[in-house]
Amino acid sequence: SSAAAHIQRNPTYSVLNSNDVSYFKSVLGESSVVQDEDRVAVANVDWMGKYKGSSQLLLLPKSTTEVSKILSYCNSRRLAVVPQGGNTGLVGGSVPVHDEVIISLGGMNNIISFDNVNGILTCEAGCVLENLSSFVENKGFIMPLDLGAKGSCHIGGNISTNAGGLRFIRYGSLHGNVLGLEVVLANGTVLDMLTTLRKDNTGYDLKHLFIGSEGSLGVVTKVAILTPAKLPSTNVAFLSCNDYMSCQKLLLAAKRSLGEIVSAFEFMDRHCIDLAMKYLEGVQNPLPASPYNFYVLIETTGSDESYDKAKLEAFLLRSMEDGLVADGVIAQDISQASNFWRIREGISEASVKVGAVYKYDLSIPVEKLYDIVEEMRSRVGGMGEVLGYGHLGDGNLHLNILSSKYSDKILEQIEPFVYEWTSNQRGSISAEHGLGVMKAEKIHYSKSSEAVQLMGSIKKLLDPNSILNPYKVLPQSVL
Ligand code: FAD
Ligand code: 2HG
Ligand code: ZN
Repeated sequence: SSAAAHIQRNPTYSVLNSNDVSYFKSVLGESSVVQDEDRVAVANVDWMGKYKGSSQLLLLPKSTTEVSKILSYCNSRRLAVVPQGGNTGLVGGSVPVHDEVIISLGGMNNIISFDNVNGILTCEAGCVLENLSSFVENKGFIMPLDLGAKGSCHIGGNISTNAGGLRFIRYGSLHGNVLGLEVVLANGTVLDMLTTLRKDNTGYDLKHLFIGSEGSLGVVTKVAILTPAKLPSTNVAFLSCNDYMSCQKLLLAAKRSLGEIVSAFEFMDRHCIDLAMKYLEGVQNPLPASPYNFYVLIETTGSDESYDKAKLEAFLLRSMEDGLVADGVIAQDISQASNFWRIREGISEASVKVGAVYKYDLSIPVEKLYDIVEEMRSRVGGMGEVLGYGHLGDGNLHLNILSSKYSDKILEQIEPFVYEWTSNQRGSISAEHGLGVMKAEKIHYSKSSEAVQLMGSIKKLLDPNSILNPYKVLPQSVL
């Protein structure tokens, strides 16, 4: 069963019929209207296998015009839809809750243009992030974001979730890096905001409404994104710390003495390393001599190979002398560096192999960030294993609770405690994964009722029939 099985279907939505299917075939062509049970089944289930819908129809538009025709029809027929990118989302946002029509952007994967002087990429929303990375790297640029799901996630999905990821500490949010968007609204209107300007203060900056709104306000069809120059020297260090306080101090020390070249600062506790070693094929523990409580991955990216390396080595030496770092190693070649990254990026993948996983993605002040992991460990006791890891440099904790199967008894120990605790710290209950269906009813832990009311008004203005990604993002009470 689905983790969203308790949600009632909204009876005001129509039920798909054969006329609908005929209409879609007339617009998209036979092969882009998928009713094959096996193919639809794949699109009904999320990456964790935790959220499952019962849609009968998967649509594969190839152009903005086709997306517009689909939405305009669904809006007039009151057929609910769910936009789907790479289906790697972790909050059940990318799959139907009931019988919503799935609109996959996978067929819209063309690169439109690349501005070599300013490093601006314009492409369709269904481009896979890793393909875009390779494309811009060949031209001497990099994507401003990187994440473990890069091989499957789409840029449109990244924008719709406002994905953070591993380069956020250096290049910041997609709210800064996305320069323009083309979006199709619920009634089929094509909203052209596809500028490539760095500066443009003409009226309200509407594109920001669609960055992070998880397909609830429109379907993103095209994207213009700023890509930073690729710098020649990258170094990666894998370090261990005996306690969390040392990780914190190490972060501050890295900001002070590695400053402008830091491009990632990630942390993992001992349980993450154990899990990675158990479930990820071909990875090696870079610091096998002894088990440590915490591990930190620091990446630097800069323009001077010998200077950057010397700087990182001196930093490592000093941190060991000061007792912040227990042990550490700097990658000597690309394969060692990718092994370090594989461990960090592979934790998610390893976490779903145990059976059941409860994932929380929290923004918490760094001083308090590990307290919740320890409290959770004592609450859950022998019922599950608790992992703490994440983007320490951004104050973003990933709290994962693993168990052999889903059970109400574990969930009662976790929720609402985790949300209340985070709210009391004025943290965020979703730092980067969004709310999806998992946390639509939990938004008040991080947002005031006035803010949520206004979000409801915006939703009603843009999608009056509420056909776009129902049951997600906002609580039913404001719709
Ligand atoms: P999907 O999962 O298909 O969709 C996500 C949401 O966006 C859904 O609500 C969907 O309806 C909507 N959507 C998708 N495409 C469109 C569109 N074109 N228009 C409108 N709405 C759309 N997230 C991070 O922030 N940082 C990480 O480091 C990170 N690492 C991850 C690692 C792994 C291994 C996995 C599995 C996930 C990770 N994630 C991370 C979660 C993250 O949200 C996604 O990986 C990614 O941003 C989603 O892209 P997608 O194309 O798969 O979108
Ligand atoms: C990461 O940083 C992702 O690895 C996924 O955001 C986190 O699976 C998770 O909980
Ligand atoms: Zn993350």
